[in-house]
Amino acid sequence: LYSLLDSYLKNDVVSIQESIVHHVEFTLARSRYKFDNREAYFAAAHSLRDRLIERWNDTQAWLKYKDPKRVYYLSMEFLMGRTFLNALHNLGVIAPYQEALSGLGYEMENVQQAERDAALGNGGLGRLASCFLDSMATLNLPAWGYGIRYEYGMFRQVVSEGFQKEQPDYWLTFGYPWEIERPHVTYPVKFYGHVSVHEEGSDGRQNFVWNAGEEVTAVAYDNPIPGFKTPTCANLRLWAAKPCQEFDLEAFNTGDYVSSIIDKQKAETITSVLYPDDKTFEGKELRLKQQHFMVSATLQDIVRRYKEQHKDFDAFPEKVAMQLNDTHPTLGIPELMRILMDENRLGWTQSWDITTKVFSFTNHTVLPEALEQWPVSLVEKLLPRHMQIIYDINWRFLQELQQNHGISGDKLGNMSIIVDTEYGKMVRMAYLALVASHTVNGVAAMHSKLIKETIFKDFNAIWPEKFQNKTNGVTQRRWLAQCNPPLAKLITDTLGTEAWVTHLDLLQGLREHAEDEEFQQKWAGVKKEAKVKLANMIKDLSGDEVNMEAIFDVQVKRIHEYKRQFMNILSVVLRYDRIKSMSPEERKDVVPRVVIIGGKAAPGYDLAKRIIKLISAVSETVNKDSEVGDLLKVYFVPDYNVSLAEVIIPGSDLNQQISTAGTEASGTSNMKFAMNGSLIIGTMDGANVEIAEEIGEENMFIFGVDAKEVPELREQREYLQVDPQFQHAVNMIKNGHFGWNDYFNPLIDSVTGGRDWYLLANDFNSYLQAQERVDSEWRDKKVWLKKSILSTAGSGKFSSDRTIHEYAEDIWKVEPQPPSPPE
Ligand code: 26V
Repeated sequence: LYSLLDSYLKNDVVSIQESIVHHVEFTLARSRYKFDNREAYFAAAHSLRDRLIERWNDTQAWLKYKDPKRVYYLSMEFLMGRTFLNALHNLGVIAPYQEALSGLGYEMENVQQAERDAALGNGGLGRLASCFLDSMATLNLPAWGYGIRYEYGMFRQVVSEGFQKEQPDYWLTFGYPWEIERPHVTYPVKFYGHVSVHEEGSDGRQNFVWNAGEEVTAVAYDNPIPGFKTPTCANLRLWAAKPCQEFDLEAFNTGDYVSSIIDKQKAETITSVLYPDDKTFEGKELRLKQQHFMVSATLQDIVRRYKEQHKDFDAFPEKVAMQLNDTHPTLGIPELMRILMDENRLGWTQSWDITTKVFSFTNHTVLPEALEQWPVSLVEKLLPRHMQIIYDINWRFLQELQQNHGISGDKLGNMSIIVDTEYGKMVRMAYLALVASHTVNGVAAMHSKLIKETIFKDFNAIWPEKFQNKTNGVTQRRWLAQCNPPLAKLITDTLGTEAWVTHLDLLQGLREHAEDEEFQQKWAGVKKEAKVKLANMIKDLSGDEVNMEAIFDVQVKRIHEYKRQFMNILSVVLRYDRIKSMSPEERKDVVPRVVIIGGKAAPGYDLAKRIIKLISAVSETVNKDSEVGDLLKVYFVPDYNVSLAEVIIPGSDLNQQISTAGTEASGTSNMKFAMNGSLIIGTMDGANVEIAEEIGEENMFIFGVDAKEVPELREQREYLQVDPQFQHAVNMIKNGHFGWNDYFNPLIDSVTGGRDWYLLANDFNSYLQAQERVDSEWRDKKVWLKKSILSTAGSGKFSSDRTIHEYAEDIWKVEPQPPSPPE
């Protein structure tokens, strides 16, 4: 059964070539003598997939045999990006595959480029879930991810004449070689209908029966997640909706056969498309359907797996932990209660005891507009039984507040899961998640503190022990080893070990070389290589050859007011104006910059779309100004995604993490940039605070007010003196210097006249000063290189391995289960 040590598939070059050619002929049904890069990619992917499946089978058999406590990561988003290079690296077979492909006449680089990103996520939250899977597999944890197999991922952003256009991302066109369809792993998922009550048995127990009005089938697709040089292969199980067979037989007997088929097809729309809005909560029925679909299929699957090996539910909390990635999967709570009570005949007390022992919940934002609140009327219509259960949970919770905590009146109302608003009664999903979870965590020290003081203050007062911090991390496999091989090699050579790939703290060992000139030269060489790649990307996109001596200054992230891309571009406007007003002699002292900005705006986020247009307008004016020449260039990179990040991050010298203090829960690109030796210009927000602790404030460009000053400054906004340089930059835009002036009015209005919720004007001067420091330190190459080295050296804490280790120990109580062959 366990082929772990003695794999059936061999990884010598010839065996790999045989398997690739085999797949060209028999999987793709193409001629083995003639196939293009894409076919080479698919064939090589299938060859690798075979090797992944072998490990997957062994791991899952091992776990079934050991039956340890398992953890399930429930998320509506997984932003996986490409898989090919990651799988090669984690399996330790890059070299033989490279050789095998090259022997067949294909270049690895071209083959890799043929893969499309799996972009089943919006941004930070979805990418975090993917980094976590990599770490869970690498740490040999008995872990699975659960989510949705959207047919359309994150939209493709096209920028035409500076305006964002959204195009559908039908990423499955040529098939997805990494997934394993499980046609037999299916569950019915019900919606609508009504609940009937039956009195049953001598104890008079009420028996609730949900007669659903609609039923769809969830089909499992498994995505193997290999650990780095570990035998473990974890699983990401994604659900697709299919029409169900049996339900609704009468519909087919009404005579309109064709209409009935078409009706059934509607089931599939549930998993059609990822919602691309990560800003404001919108109570869309289809989104609620997606959430219930995901958690219902997942919980049925988890309960089935448990029941295969256990006769009752007593051991359930010792065998199952479930992490809710934000409130999006919170309906899993009433769904588990329903399964236990209505389908397995457990009483309320026992069901609640089990439920509260298995769930834990992560909050990812304090911005009130993103917090989910579903109308009671909608939940009642779509999930009538769940709504009853939520009411029951709330009733018992409010009883407890009164009886055990002496809470009454307004305070009681403030803590209620159900709240009456001007739009009717709403379910506050974060409160439901909090009440039913044994632990709630924030994603950086500062954010975890903030949630206790703001959105969850009343809950912290009664349950302080529920609150934890788990500072985010990223996987150094993808974000250093795979995306920056020259730097990885230099690190390995310098430390004399590759162990940092699983023990990132070892990067500390680079500190002692930070001032070594020879090492600095090597470091500079490696950075140059990465900059060339980024420069080539810019060349492809604009036709421009950028100045390699310039600071490559990058801000890449979703476009949001709180992330302040507008402030960045205002400072670019000032820089441009300053260069214009200089004499040729003075211009000789200007430090050249290439400003690179990328990110998607939610399709309905008007101001964010105007910010993109503004960046494009400034870019157009600046880049064609011959007086400015090489001293300043501005590029908006369209369709920023995981694969582009893998080029942009290593190639940057400077990165911008400039959110208003107290708004960015953590940030994770800051960690990726630091690992790759890019210096941070940023505020004391989110994980920047901890990054400063690790790499030293003196090695970053910190500016702006502290989070604790923000509430009062907001109060005083109307009366504050506006910084004259801020006003000047705003005026240039207003006066049409970059064209399109009326179009930018709403943007300008949002930061002037006493508005400016995100305090751009207030932080502007401090930001400009930080930018001055950037320029002056760039002039001294040794100083800059030292800081760059110290950035990487200090980033050890920000491995998702560390984060996942903490979750496993402090929240999930799960242990590594490295598969091993039988005695
Ligand atoms: C919010 C919403 C709200 C309405 C419906 C759809 C939807 C989808 C996604 C989101 C996500 C908002 C929260 C989020 O992405 N937070 C980010 O999480 C990162 C990982 O913890 C963190 O680094 C970022 O600072 C934080 O903004």
